[in-house]
Amino acid sequence: MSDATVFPVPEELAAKAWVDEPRYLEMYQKSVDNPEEFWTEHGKSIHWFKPFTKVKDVSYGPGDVHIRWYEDGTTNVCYNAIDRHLSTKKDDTAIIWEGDDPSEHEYITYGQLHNNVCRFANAMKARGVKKGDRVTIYMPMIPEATYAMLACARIGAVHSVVFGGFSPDALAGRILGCESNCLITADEGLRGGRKVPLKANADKALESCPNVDTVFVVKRTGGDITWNNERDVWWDEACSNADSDCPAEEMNAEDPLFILFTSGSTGQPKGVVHTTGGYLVYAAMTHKYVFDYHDGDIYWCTADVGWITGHSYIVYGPLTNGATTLVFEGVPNYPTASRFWEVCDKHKVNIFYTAPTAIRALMREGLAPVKRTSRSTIRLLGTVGEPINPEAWNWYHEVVGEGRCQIVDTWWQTETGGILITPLPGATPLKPGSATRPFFGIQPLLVDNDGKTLEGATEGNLCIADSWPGQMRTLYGDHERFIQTYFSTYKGLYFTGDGCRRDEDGYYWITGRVDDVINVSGHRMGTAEVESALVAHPKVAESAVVGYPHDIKGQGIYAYVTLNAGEEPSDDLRKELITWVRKEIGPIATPDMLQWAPGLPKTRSGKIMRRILRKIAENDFGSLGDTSTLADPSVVDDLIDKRMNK
Ligand code: 6R9
Repeated sequence: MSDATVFPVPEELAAKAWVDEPRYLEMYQKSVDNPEEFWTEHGKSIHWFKPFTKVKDVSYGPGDVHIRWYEDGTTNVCYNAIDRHLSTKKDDTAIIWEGDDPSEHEYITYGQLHNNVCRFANAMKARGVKKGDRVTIYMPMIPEATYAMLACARIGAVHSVVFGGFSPDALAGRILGCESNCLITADEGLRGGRKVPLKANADKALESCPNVDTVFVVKRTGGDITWNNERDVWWDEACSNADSDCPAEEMNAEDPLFILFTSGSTGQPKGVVHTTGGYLVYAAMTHKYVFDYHDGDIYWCTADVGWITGHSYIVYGPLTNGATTLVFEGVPNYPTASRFWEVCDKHKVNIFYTAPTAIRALMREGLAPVKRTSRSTIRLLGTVGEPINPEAWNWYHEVVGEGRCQIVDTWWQTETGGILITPLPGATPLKPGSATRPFFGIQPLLVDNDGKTLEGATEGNLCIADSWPGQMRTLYGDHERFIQTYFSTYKGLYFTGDGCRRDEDGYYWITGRVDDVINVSGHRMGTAEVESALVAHPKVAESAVVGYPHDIKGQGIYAYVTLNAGEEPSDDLRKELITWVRKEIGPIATPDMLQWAPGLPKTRSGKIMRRILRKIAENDFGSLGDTSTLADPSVVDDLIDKRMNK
């Protein structure tokens, strides 16, 4: 598929959408020529207790890096997501919950949402949780997960949602990493018909987190769990004893709203901090324009609230716009590969947003599971999380959308808070595989490795000049690492960690990470995290982990392992190590390939040459590049010789 394939915007769509192409170009120009004016206007789209008078105060260094938006305004995210709609939408559906089992679903109106959130907010207060406290949420995709987030926002507590697929160790690290003293979980989760022992995992994690004094537990399955009377509280009991009146705390625009841990290229996961006012303005605005959301639309984002996509585009963006947002507990292929489309038909979904990995997995199941559903209500299809290959894009467009639906391939990151590069449905001619053009206010730049800005059609490291309201503000407890990671490589720019190509039409094509982060099924994994899990095993001396192309997952995890002297490689040990990593981090970190490496290719200064390991993992032995700086070039031949599944 060449760049030449362009899908124009259907005229009737352009006429109905919030913006058509001329309007996009005009608004975009204004947003970069006069950001203060542009963001003043759009900042007013949310409710403020005390209106802001300052719009933007940003410095990307050198030296001090600070990012502040609407800094003298006060607001409350939960008030914007719920209370503001009560006069007109009290009986409208805010959340459609679809259970793992197709027989279970629930409709929650804005009125009910308000009641549920207020009660739980009071239940937290009764246990001493207050403004500024960090609360960890480790839950399945049930309505209570969204209530918990919104209740934190209501009382000014800072939530840190940890994906329910993470292990006890990973959970403990994240609880300690943001010093939280309250945990919200469920007895068990339910995914694809299988139970996930959340409370048991939490109990294990809490053995190393003595400061957690309250654990709220939602009863989801009724499975057997152990109980600590001092510490554990049933969600239902706590809420039934709580008042339904809970005024929303007046928060400063720059008060933290949440922390979300994400993998970096080195060391432990980073606690990305997002604040209140700017984040909300940006999440709501992107949700409105990117999905061309109109009142009454049924909107479904299939992400998990454990990821940024769930925060911005299941909870905060849609609810702030008064949308009906679908929360799905299950997985794409349970009970069958028709599930996504059956849910679309059942709940008359108009806007559907998922990840390329899910599309590729469903594509493999053939046409029948799609064709036996109607999908006639779907108007718009979105993707996020990783580059979408043109084959998957075309299948999504032709088979799922029957050529009728625009596709929005949205590029963004945990750090960016909301979508930065994306088509707008009524405004952007599409090219399969390209995230197309920048959203309002976003100025992408491509720079070479020396930091020189590249012009025209070219390829380079993707940076963003200037700020936008949804940008992260710091890393929790480590502002220095924040500056180092994002603002030191290229002076005066935010560095995304992605490589990117720009074509002659100014369209952006993300090529993937240029750092040591791998993208497995749209989930970020630091190679350093997998390596440290491996070397924690008593038989492992050293390991190096790289990504390699994987048909379904986008990238798979390829681990090279050097055993301690005296240890013998065996298939049993390979299995043991793979299970070990799964247990240490969680199923998403499971190595797909594990190769024994008697030695790793290192420079004379002892630095592992990952470039070479990547090539071997990719089965690309012809272009290993310069190996002259290797301390012992023979290790490379040995690794090639024993390349798995060569
Ligand atoms: C929202 C989210 C961020 C990384 C990002 C990039 C990759 C996300 C993409 C995409 C190509 C897209 N990524 N969307 N690559 N096209 N449409 O995924 O956040 O989990 O922090 O991951 O994902 O590499 O840098 P996060």
